[in-house]
Amino acid sequence: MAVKYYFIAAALMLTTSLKAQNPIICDRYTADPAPYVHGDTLYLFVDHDDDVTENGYFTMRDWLLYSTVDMVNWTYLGTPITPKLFTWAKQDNDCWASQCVERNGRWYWYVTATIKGQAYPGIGVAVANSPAGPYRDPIKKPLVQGWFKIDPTVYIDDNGQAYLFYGNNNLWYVKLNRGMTSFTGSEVSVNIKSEEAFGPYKGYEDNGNPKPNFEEASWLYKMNGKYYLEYAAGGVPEHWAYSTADKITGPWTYQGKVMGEAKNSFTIHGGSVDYKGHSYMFYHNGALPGGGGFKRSTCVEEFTRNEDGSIPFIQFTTKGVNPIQTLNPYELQQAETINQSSGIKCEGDYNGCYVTSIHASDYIKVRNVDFGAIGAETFSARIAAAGRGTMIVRTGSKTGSIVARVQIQSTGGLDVWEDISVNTTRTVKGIQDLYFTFTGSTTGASILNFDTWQFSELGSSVEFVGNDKTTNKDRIYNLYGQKLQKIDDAPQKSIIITPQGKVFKK
Ligand code: FUB
Repeated sequence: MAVKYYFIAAALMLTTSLKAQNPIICDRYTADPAPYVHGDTLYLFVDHDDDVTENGYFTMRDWLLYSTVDMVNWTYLGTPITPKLFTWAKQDNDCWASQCVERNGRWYWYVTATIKGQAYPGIGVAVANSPAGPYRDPIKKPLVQGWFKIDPTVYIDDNGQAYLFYGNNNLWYVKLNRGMTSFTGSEVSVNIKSEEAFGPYKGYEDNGNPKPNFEEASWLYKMNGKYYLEYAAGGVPEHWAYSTADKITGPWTYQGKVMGEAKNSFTIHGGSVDYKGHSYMFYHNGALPGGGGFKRSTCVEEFTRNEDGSIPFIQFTTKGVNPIQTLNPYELQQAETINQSSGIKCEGDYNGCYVTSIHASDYIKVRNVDFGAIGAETFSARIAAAGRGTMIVRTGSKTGSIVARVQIQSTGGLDVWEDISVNTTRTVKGIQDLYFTFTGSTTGASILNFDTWQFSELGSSVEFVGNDKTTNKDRIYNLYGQKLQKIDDAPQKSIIITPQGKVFKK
């Protein structure tokens, strides 16, 4: 944008430790996280800071989607929208803050973009039948447009009336129609100059006019009959604050600071959400290696609301949040379901995503994988490769003990997919963090593209195990119920587990 809303923050080089869970998305810079809970899944709609910053300013070319069911492993669901969808928008940049909500089975993704041929922004809406798309632009124009009209937040009230709030150094709202792609009446301006509503002034202009505390990034929701408006406050660097109201139209009452200034980023844009009995606060900082004010990264902290519903001050951590469920390695898992990673990139869209740009010394960590009491027997993966290398699956760390080793050979190209399967090199049991590590080329084309993986459980090929009721002794039966007197009688390639837990492998 021609007008810059911010002073430029200096970028610091930081590194993340393997133990750190924040930032939660590691394969690219992400900003302005907008979480949305639907069924069992938490979707995370984010903006995307480019790896290469142009003109020392935000360089943002698309919007991305991730999801989780356990709060520690995040699945890349593609890049559902680029400015190409919006004929009215500048095409190669300025994909700013957004929020997506579901209504009656349709997903409405409100985004900030620059109006084509102008320097000022507008807020458009993309609509799809599923969160990952495909999206379309039903109205082919921005819903609202004008200086400072950025950062949409949407809330559908209990009576079905939906509201769209937005604004930088201003706060406006419109009442959306049921179709969610138009509004009735005129835009209302909220008085952000009220200190009772939005907190103490952050200072005064040279001409003596006060500078309101409210900055941007409003995040609206209702809880126990009260409306909450979280927002970035205090100028730049921003902190996170909130106000509450008994009516969505106000008056708002300032409630205080929720988070301090984000590390290495002069913006903080986020939002809180309740999920599976926990409360989480999302935000961004500049903590990924090479990160900064224009290369931000999404983080999340857990917090507990006070009994009166107020939000406590939340400390930033690198530890992040705890897993709320385990991941089942005996079900097909997407390679792009990742806890932490280095070097790799995720690609794809609603037709399917995969991990690419894999080189020697890159890794993918998947956290809290439950192998159970019996353990794994085989490891299989769907891969495509143009050359040679190795995928080595380990537990505990990048150099931890090896569970499976897959020799990679060309499948005919990086788009020719093949299913491979190997026996595990040892029995892995219990809850483990898995690390996918690689050998092969350190530069150039990806060693492989990696789509899915799965383990089979030791004994899943057992014919039948039983206990001889007459003698109360372990006996082994085959699939057809025939009693086998000796292990030798079991068919080849059987895994035999007695009721006492003894394991025999043929
Ligand atoms: O991501 C671009 C802008 O930075 C957003 O619109 C603001 O909220 C700030 O995070």
